[in-house]
Amino acid sequence: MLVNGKWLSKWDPVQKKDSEGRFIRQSSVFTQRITDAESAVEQGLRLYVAYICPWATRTLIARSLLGLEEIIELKVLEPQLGDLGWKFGSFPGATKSGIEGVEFAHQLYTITDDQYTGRATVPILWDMQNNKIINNESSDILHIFNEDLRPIHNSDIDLYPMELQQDIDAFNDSIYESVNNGVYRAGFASSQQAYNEAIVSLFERLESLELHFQSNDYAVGKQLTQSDIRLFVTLTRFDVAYHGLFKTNVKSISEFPAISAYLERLLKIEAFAKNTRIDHIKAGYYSIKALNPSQIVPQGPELNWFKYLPKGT
Ligand SMILES: N[C@@H](CCC(=O)N[C@@H](CS)C(=O)NCC(=O)O)C(=O)O
Repeated sequence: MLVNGKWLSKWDPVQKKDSEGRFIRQSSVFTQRITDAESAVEQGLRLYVAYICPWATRTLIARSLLGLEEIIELKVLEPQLGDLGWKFGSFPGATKSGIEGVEFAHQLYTITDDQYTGRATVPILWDMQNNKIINNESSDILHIFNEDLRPIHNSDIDLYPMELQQDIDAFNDSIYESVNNGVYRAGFASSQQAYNEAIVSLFERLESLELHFQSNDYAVGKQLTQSDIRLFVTLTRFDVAYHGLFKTNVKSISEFPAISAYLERLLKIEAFAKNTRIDHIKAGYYSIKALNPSQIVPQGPELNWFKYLPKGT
């Protein structure tokens, strides 16, 4: 992480914890919204992501669904978190930064604020003209793409329709601590008690989602919304990485028939399938030295739904 604009060499991917060993996630610092869509697009918008990252993948899926691929440039970091954090490079599917001399994500933070203190996380929405971060919080970037850039894309898809907003917010809250962040709370717990707490709320919520999807096609209402994106990115990583590395092994997602059917429904939509890179997910999670010192990447699992993904990923 960065402290007053300097990269700390003793860097720990396991974030803060409380006195009981519970994982605490840092809040994002850059939270600007876009008020003038046309001039923002004219100035140039770029999205920095890593395909391993569920939060970044939220924004990737929204970018594809809303027809923003031609409008928002994409740059991709390598999946492994090294001693210098996220790096641009040559892993298949990764890219260069697009900025002379920038090889690591943390440099984007210090270009924006040379005194920045905090973690250098992805996703990052970047202002290409002024060379600075607009926003580094995926929940905000979902709103920026869907609502703030609506004058540009005019998409038929509305991921946050007025009449469902309260239900979407409630659903999102109901899966954030237990599921989206719940897997990290289990994986990065540093006490048995903290792990147990995380596992109980994770699997209680998954059991209730299983019931929900027995009679509902979508997370909220009868249409695709941002809640589906938020749930999807955790579900696709679950059996591939969390089940082993984060010890979320009470059950796998493939043992929840209704959730699995829901996952397959979403994977039939191109924007969901094309932004799911199993190679990045496996290489990335299993590179977390604090949890997997040997950094060995497992062979399996071979899952039924991989057939929906583009070949070679
Ligand atoms: N609240 C942020 C979280 C982003 C986040 O934690 N990203 C992780 C990757 S999945 C990251 O960049 N971690 C690097 C670090 O913590 O130093 C969001 O939703 O955008």
